[in-house]
Amino acid sequence: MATFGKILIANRGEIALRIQRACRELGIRTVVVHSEADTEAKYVKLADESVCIGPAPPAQSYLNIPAIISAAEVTDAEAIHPGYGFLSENADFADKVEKSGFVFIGPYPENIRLMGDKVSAKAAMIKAGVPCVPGSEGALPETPADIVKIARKVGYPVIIKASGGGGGRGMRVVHTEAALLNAVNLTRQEAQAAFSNPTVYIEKFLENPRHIEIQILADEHRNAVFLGERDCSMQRRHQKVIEEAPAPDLPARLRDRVGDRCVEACKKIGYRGAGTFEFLYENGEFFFIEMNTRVQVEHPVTEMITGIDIVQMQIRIAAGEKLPFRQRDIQLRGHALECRINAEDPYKFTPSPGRITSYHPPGGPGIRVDSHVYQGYTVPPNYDSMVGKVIAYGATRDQAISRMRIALSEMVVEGIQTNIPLHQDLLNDKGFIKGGASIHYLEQKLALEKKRVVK
Ligand code: MV4
Repeated sequence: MATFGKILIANRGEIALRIQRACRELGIRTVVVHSEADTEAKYVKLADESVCIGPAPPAQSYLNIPAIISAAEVTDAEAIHPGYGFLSENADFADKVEKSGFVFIGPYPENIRLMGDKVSAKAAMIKAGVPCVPGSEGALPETPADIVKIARKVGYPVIIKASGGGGGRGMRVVHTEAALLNAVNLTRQEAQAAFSNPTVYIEKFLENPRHIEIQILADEHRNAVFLGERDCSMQRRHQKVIEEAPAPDLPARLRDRVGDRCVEACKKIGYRGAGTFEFLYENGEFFFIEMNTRVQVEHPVTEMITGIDIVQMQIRIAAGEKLPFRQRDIQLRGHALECRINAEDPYKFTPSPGRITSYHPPGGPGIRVDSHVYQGYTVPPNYDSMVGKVIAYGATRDQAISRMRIALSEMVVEGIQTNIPLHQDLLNDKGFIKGGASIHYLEQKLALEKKRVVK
């Protein structure tokens, strides 16, 4: 079995600990790089080695490519795991890692680049037979008359998206032809400023879809499988709040059909590693929007229903191993939910960093907690507010929900505010319990509750 002796983890927080645990189980030594704000973190002390690579601001530490590569050199690591966020989908970083003689635990740089550009990603998916949202085939032209013609053909409402965007950045919905050209120009300007790329494209705007994503694994020997889907519709301002697997009420044959398309696409583009195909799902149809070329925050719900350790698989794939299973070996069993626990005001959503004075994580059958925090830990103000994830598994969705309710009722986090009360509210919400809510559900619910408070 091909493997590594030592891996450098180029990330922080819960995912740095998660990757460390995968390494430990595989008998691989770990190096954690960290900023000055994370020196005292327990996962830093738990790693076999640690290297401080700069001050708190991400640009000077977790995004500092030369510092990370130097840390790999001085510690003699063989491979680098980027986690999620930070440099995980930076093709230039992946390139530099490999050119410096290390293995990048992730896809090939050219596949990261292909998927980072949303116009080229969509073109590749159309070519590979993955169903996409109808729209401009490729980038929008410059000529106003041509743009108007395309939008008419697609049909209003349309959405203008920046090719360099993704994850909700650089988009604008247009309801009428009168508003079209101005919206295109504004989106182009914003795209140029934010991504140094003014390329935009058009899609039919789907009014009330669900967000369903397909997890895949591919090895460098052109084998690929899909590990079912996740429903991530419960979100606010493009931040997912609760994720689950499988998606409630999704017909198995629809899942299998779209899963097969994703697997074929991976083989076609020569994809390597873990990846996620994001779809909008409306009226029984899947429409591809983007592909993520990293491990995702919500990967544990897939791990719970498949029994497959996705982070270990990323490492084994990067070491050149063949996938140890085929599609027919993959069984989806039971149901899993994940609640993201954020250090924030549960209804105003303002960040709430600070010292955790009391901490009691939940436990019991089917409960998993992925978190790096502990009593006495100080949540630094410099990073994303997520402090951990509670994952509940059950034989059925009802059992998973019930276990999650019990888990959150046991959980104590004091000294900072968290969104646990929001989760508890959602776990008792009729629309959530029913299952299959759209991407707008949570924001609509919160807007209604705000009105009620004002009255
Ligand atoms: C859309 C859409 C409706 N129609 N595309 C937002 C994030 C980015 N990944 C794509 N997004 C959307 N694209 C078409 N053609 C609605 C969204 C969208 C959304 C998608 C997934 C999860 C949450 C969302 C929240 C608002 C809008």
